[in-house]
Amino acid sequence: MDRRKFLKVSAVAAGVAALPAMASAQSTGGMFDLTIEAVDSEMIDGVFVFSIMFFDRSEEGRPILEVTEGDIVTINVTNLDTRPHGFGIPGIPAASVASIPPGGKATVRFTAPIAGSYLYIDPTLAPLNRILGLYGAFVVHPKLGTTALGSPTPLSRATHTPAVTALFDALGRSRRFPGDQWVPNDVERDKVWVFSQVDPLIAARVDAGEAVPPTSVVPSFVPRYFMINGLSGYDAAPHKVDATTDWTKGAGRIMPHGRQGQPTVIRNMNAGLCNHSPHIHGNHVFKLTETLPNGAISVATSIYELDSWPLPPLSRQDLLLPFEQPRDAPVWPPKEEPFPMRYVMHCHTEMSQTAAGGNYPQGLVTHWEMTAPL
Ligand SMILES: [Cu+2]
Repeated sequence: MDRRKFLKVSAVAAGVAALPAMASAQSTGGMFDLTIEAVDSEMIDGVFVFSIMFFDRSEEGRPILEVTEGDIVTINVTNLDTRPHGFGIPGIPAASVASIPPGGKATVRFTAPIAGSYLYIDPTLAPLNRILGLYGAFVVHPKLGTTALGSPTPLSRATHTPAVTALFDALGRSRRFPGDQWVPNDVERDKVWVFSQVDPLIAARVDAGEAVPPTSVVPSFVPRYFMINGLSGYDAAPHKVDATTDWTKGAGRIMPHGRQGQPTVIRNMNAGLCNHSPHIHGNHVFKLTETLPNGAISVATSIYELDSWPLPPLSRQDLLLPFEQPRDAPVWPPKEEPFPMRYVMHCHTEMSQTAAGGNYPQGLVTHWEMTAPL
């Protein structure tokens, strides 16, 4: 379902915009036009919460910016809010603007760094503006991502470790991972999970014009909605998949979907304040990257198979979901369970599990599905 966002303050404030959450904006020239706008954003329970978000008027919803390593990237940011804002990408120091006044414009121009997953945010009044909704994914694809054996990877060859090379060389070439290698430039094999949380009370105070002190945010933060790409609970996966499913945006960019032997990269990023603990069923994931304290990307020198992985605020971690035969399936292909086989991913952090009661009505949850055996 597409949640609605009503623009509060902007050049088109008289109109009502119905925008789905998070679309993908892939620009060959690395040129993006973002606006910063205040909106009332509809939560999964129908409640509207004041938010401030980045939009791309040429796309729908909060954009995922995708570029290739070495691209000259230009991001124009127009502040259509009534408050000053800034722009930054932790790990890319050149991509930052300290302050953009209300109604003002700024441009950042930089060379896309090594491949990996980054977050663009408003770093001002940290963490306040970020938790009001000013964040998005910035994905850098490699210029040369293949291993020496020619196996595609989502990471620049110059940063490959022996462990990463061995894993991607094993896909489709080994007894454990029969099927395909990883496929680059295919949104069905490349998922984005940007985690965030919404505290409606802090949002309402900002909306009422109160100058909420940034230092008061962490001690008073009570998140009620836990989101992936701006969607929570039932909304965070497409529930009817067919030829018309759009895998480039909304829930389609979240839910891993494929047959056995179609390994999929999942880019995990935490734009919020909560320490998330995502946990997945069916397969383990392989952690490819970590984030250093200065925001730079660290490629794993040992690759661990994980069932759950801590994701602190502002951490970005790229994972590989192998789409291998689930280890708990004693008979393969299964004779009694029908395809697609669906497996949940949910956050083990207690307040996400229990927001508005059990079964994750407002929690951080999605699932992945295996449509067929090899
Ligand atoms: Cu579980």
